[in-house]
Amino acid sequence: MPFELPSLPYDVAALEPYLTRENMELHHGKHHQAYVTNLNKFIEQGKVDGSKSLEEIIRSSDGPVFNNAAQVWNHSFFWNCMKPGGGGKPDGELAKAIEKDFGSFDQFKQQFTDAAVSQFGSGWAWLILDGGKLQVIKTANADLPMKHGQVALLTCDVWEHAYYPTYKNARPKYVETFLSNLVNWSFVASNLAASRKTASA
Ligand code: MN3
Repeated sequence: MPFELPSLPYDVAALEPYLTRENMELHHGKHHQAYVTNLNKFIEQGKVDGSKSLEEIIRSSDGPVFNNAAQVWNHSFFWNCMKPGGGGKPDGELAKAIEKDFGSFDQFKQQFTDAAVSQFGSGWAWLILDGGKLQVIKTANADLPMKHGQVALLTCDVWEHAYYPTYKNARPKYVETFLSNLVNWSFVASNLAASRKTASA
């Protein structure tokens, strides 16, 4: 069963003006699609077992198979990390956890921004859960928390293809806009709730 490109959870132009339709068409329709196509090619060629789940492939592979499988997962997760009318601040348990582990929401924001802006070249900034504690990390290329036994709660794609059509080289402006206007905090909160349920099961 080949993998398929998931639909965006909103219209391709729904994040305008913060991410333009052109930006999203390119990112979802070309880049994300290419990772799906490449992964399916590796399955056809027998380089990876297509009966495995995407998570199983990510955990057990390296090299080009890992890179493409991880990028399929990263992008599907990333689309859900944004929504039209997003941004602002989280509330409830997530807000409490951020205050507990970062000191304040502003300190979280600063750490996340630093991670996203300072990632040299292509990669991702993440809010993760590691051993029950929230942390900000950055990863290079396709690397992701799952590969390190951590749970992803939020990510921002800082590959140039993610923001260049809208922001050109201004990565800091893109990251600021991502946090202020795009983050889907209810998705992040649901990831935290789900991971705690798993941990206590
Ligand atoms: Mn991308």
